[in-house]
Amino acid sequence: MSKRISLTQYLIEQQRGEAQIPAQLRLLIEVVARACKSIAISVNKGALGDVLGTAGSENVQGEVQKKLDIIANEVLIEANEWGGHLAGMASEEMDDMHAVPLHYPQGEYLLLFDPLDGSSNIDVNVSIGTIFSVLKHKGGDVTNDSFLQAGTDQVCAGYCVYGPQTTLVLTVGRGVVMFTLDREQGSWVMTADQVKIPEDTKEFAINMSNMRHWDAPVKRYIDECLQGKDGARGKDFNMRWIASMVADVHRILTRGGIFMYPWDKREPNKPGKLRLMYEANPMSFLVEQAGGASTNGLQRIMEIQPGQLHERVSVVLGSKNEVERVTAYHREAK
Ligand code: AHM
Ligand code: MG
Repeated sequence: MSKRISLTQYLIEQQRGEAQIPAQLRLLIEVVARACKSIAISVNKGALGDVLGTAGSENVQGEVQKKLDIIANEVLIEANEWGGHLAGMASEEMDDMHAVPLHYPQGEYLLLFDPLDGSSNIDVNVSIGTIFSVLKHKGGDVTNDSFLQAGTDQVCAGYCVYGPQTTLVLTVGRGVVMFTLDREQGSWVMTADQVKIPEDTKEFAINMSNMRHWDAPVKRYIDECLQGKDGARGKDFNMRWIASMVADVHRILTRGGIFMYPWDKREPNKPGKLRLMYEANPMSFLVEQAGGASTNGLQRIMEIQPGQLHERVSVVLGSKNEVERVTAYHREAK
């Protein structure tokens, strides 16, 4: 890439060009990016900023909240509620949706986020991130039900990974672009355009410690990968598991691979661990826009009609041919 383009320039070009993204959406993305910059500063301070450790509370899913989960949630709400671009927000860390206070102008969009993904990695200085998804408010009073739209209705999705570099990854439905935070200038600079996930891969990501709890099709797929080049797949596979979905998906967008967090027998009545609205849908939108695929083992994730805000889902995403293989194994087992 010869000439560096800033996030602002990219968005203005999207507004003017074929995508014609509305001004409110451009503002929304700029505000989310600014909030991510502020979260990145807190993440970097670590122990010096008294941001590590638990906050002594639990979220709606019964998970212990870390201080940074709460800080990131507040930063995103405060940054977004006054700009006039939003009708409401929903977060993995809040029981119910957050309406824009009435003294601020109401906008057209709904913003959903996992403010701090990979919480178990905060205290050990491993990459974490923020994931977000944008829907259009379809009218009427804003309630939890307003957010229950399928992933195919998303108008924008992205994440920011706080790692060795701070990188913002974005789609407005016209491919995937990446911006790296230039800390000296304080600006987001485009560092990858037209991101493409290779269709084939020799790298899988799954928490192997859950193997004994998996369903047969997942076990079959991983067993075959582990057989190496003399086995069913005829090639050696490598494994990675960072336990931050943002970091695992970022690797897949960068060099390919398959990521799985499938349903397992530990919690037979839940469809999976990851959240449909805050994690699976935005990541699926990005992955599909980069030429990859994303299913729950049987169905395209973005076509699932959500029944509740904090719905969970089984996730298989990444390099297209591998995702299709895992999905075919599930369908055969039906
Ligand atoms: P979080 O949003 O509470 O951090 O949980 C989601 C994370 C994902 O980022 C990651 O893929 C997964 O949980 C790791 O789970 P596990 O610790 O079971 O391997
Ligand atoms: Mg998460």
